[in-house]
Amino acid sequence: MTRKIILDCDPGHDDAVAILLAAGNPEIELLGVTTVGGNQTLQKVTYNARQVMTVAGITDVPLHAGATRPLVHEVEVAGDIHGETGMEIHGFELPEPQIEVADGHAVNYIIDTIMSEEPGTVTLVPTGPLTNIALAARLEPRIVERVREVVLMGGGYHTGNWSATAEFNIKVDPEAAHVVFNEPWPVVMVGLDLTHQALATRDVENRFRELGTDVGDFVVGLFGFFRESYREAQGFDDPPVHDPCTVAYLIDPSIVQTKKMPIDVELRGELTVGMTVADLRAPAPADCHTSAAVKLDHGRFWDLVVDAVKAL
Ligand code: PIR
Ligand code: CA
Repeated sequence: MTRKIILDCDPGHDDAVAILLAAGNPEIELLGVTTVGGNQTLQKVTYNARQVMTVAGITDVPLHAGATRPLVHEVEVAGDIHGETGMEIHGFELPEPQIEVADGHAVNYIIDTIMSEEPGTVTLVPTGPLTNIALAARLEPRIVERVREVVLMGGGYHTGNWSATAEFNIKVDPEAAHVVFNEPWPVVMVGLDLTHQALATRDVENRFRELGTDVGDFVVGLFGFFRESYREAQGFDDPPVHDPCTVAYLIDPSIVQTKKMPIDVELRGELTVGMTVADLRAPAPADCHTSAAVKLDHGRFWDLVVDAVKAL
């Protein structure tokens, strides 16, 4: 049985890789791609999504644009990591997008898709701020029990990257994250604890170079810029490629180990706004609907991504 997903993203170097993995892996049925303002403005990340889909030849998947700004906070973008365009790249010429943006707001698309597919079959995969997902849950509360699960990149239980305690996707729209973590649907938090293990080492980069394909060269170009900005902004030797870890978990949960734990989002802390507060005390209560990703199988994760890119 393939897994039907909607990928809600803000490309973004690692969002781009998540799109490639979802489109290129046979276990995943990519129903649609939606965009949200995050790494850059909505306009820029939507343009980037069109470019990614064009490079990868993804012509049969609808693309819808969503929220331009967080629910309460002002817009805050990650230009230091993703560049002025949101997806700056080294040594690869990005094409003029051939993919058009479909009519209708992403939030309506998400609701209509979940309500028209069989209950329990659609998985939401947010890899940007959670604005669209929170708006969808408020506009049509019945989606909460129809969704199979929400597998999101965001948060973390031991470190932040946008403050000492908060991760970017949660920090820029904490109110939306609060909605998503507090609805009773199953939520899997693929946070920094996990994604900082998904490093694009030089060896990994070479595997994409050796493919000798356009899409492979595109990934090498993404990693080139990402490596440099991650070194300058956060002192990493190799960049962590966060977002495709969500898709990898859905393809093969043995690659991404998870642990059940209550998780909530801090909205009013002095030093902790946007922190995902996880209760690590065992055992988790019986009604616990949240879990966190803890350990990545690095080799098998990259095998999946290489195979998907090869297949595109
Ligand atoms: C990555 C991101 C934002 C800021 C930094 N410093 C690094 C983006 C990625 O696209 C990912 O979804 C998430 N937000 C990681 O924080
Ligand atoms: Ca992202």
